[in-house]
Amino acid sequence: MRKIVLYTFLVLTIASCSNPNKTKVSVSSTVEIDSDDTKDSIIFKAAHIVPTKNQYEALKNEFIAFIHFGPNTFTRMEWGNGFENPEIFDLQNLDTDQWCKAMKDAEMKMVILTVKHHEGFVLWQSRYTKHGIMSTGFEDGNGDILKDLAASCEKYGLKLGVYLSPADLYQIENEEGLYGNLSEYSDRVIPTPVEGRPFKNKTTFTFNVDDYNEYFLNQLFELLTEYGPIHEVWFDGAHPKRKGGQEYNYIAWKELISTLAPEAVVFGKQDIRWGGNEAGATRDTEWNVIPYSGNPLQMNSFADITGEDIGSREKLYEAKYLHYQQAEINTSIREGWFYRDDDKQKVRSADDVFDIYERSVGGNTTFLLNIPPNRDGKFSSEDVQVLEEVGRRIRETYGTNLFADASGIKNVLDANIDTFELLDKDPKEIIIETKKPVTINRLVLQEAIATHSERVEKHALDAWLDGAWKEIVSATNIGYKRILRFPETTSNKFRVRILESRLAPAISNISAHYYQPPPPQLSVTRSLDGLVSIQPQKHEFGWKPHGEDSSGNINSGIEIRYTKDGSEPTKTSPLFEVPFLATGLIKAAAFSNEEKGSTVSLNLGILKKDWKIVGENGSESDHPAHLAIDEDPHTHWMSAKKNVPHFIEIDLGAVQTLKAFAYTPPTETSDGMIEQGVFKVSDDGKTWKEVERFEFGNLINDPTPRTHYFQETVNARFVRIESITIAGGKKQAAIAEIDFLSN
Ligand code: FUL
Repeated sequence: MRKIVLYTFLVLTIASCSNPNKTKVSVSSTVEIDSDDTKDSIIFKAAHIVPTKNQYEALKNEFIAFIHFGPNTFTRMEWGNGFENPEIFDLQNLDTDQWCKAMKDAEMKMVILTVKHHEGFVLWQSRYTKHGIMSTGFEDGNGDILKDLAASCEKYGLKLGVYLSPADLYQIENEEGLYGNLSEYSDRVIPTPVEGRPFKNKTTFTFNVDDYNEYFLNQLFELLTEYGPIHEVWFDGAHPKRKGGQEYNYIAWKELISTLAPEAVVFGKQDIRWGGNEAGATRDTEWNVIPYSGNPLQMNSFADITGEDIGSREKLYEAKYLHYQQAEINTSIREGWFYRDDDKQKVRSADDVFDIYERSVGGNTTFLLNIPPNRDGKFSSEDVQVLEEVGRRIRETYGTNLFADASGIKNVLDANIDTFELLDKDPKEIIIETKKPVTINRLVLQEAIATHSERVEKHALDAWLDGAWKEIVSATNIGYKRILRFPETTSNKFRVRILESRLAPAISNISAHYYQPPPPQLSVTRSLDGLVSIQPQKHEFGWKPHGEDSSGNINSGIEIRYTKDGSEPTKTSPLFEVPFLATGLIKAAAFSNEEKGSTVSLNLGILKKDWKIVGENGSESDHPAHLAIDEDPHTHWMSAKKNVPHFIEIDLGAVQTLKAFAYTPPTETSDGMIEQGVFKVSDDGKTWKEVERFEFGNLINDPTPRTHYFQETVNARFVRIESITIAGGKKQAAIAEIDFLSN
């Protein structure tokens, strides 16, 4: 028999129907590939990789919350710098019950709080630093945000997780700072005793570490022993700055976490990987059994996995190890991770959030949505409304199973994911008949991954229509959960066909649903001539009020209405019929009878028709400077490869009044993101005067448009944007679009 080296979190042993050796095979979350493994035996091994118990529980959470809160909430920055005076965290009120109620209403199951973001400020009463909540006026320095949140979580039945940033700018920048201080490695006892503040938990550890790792382990010890059970520990891979060759002794962190928080999964390490973007984008095929070139259970650092194909058979053939590692799809409900303001910072619509929910939860991943509290210690009302609406849609759509009384295979229709049907004979299909015809546009499928791994590679849904089977939709893998979305279909007989799989798949659940789509979301665009158009957003799933796809056809039952004065569009607002000239704030919504779709708002900058590029320090030939002002965010200027400063100079055609400028970074490349820069103006295009410096954090992971408001209105005809630093230390500057706002 082939030797199968298993790293057992041994879950159970099953007899595999397709095992070429007809032996019993142990399932495990990690397995080594042997030198004599063949393609077939690699796939056989892959088909027995299952999540650990903690990973499986984490998948079942499905929809979870992120809370970014800290000094950035008050400075309105995306990334702090470590030099912040703690007093700027001027929190007067805190309402963690309000957060938890809103999350609960949204059907979320866990919340992860940034107890320390990159600037190093701590939100709990740590014994090991004064750089945090203890040095603010909040509750006279005695407040503890994690403690309040833990109590609210208990009250509302939510699990709790912590985000502890390994990058720590306070410890980097401060003279006494521990990060990268080149201290020696020696045996250190964790927790380090602190006089007058004993721990109730008497566990101790001895690790051979340096000062910063000791500090980090001490903080983990506090977080994991003094706030109730912690279910996820989130390690961000981002590094605004590094120092002293600092390394992280993750193997020690892991031992501490698994001892003190045995139910926790670890993000950014062996348990959970980043989905690869911060925009809520999902892969069409998200495999959680993935190849590794080293043993992930012994690895200290994990690289980001961002490619499109990460777990196809071809990828698995290259593996040295196969490992179960699920993805989290993370994004923020607001532009940016931290709260800035209620009027300028956009909030995602319920349509967007629900769409990401269906793609991520229904795409074999977990959806981690950030809701940043405001400076009053609450979620803003717009965010709360979106959460409530998303929760309502989840309950209305997925709370009713239209196959509830259907006949077919009991184990897949019994709404119990612990029972399953092993499809080990051909044809691999499941037929479901309902008592009466049902109209559906969503199908949920699940595999019994805890015992039989993820095996389905391709599947299709058919409906019995006019006396024959008709294919309605097809997709690739299933794994923990796949939500199929398709035009509404009415029948009393459906068939799921498994078209390709790794061994015999075990299907644990199939349920059918109907989603009542609201009027479509809109998008506002403007041509270089200044003509504004408003149209339904192009979606794979357009608005299908009567079964037909009417997206793009504004005469088929919807009305688009808009305002130019900042007010909410109503049924009596002007009707959009033909493109019109406009600058400033446009708000628009689609109406269908009495129903209103979500409002889109866009602050259109001053017209670019008469703008000219009058200076630059060189461009790549296929990315000339005029692409920065062509009203097309999909094209960009890329400067020549030189050191900073890079610059671009624009003649606005006439003196203009400028309140802010918006920088759209390119999305096709992560090169050239202008992190820090300076804005200059001139009367003649020759002599330049500095107006203000600007700074945008986290551009590489989150390349969304950023707006810099000037402290005072600027009047200018010639403007110059000059780079100071480029994200990731790159050598070029890039601009997809520059806009100037005059209101
Ligand atoms: C990123 C960070 O740099 C952002 O600030 C945010 O915390 C996000 C979740 O991860 O890498």
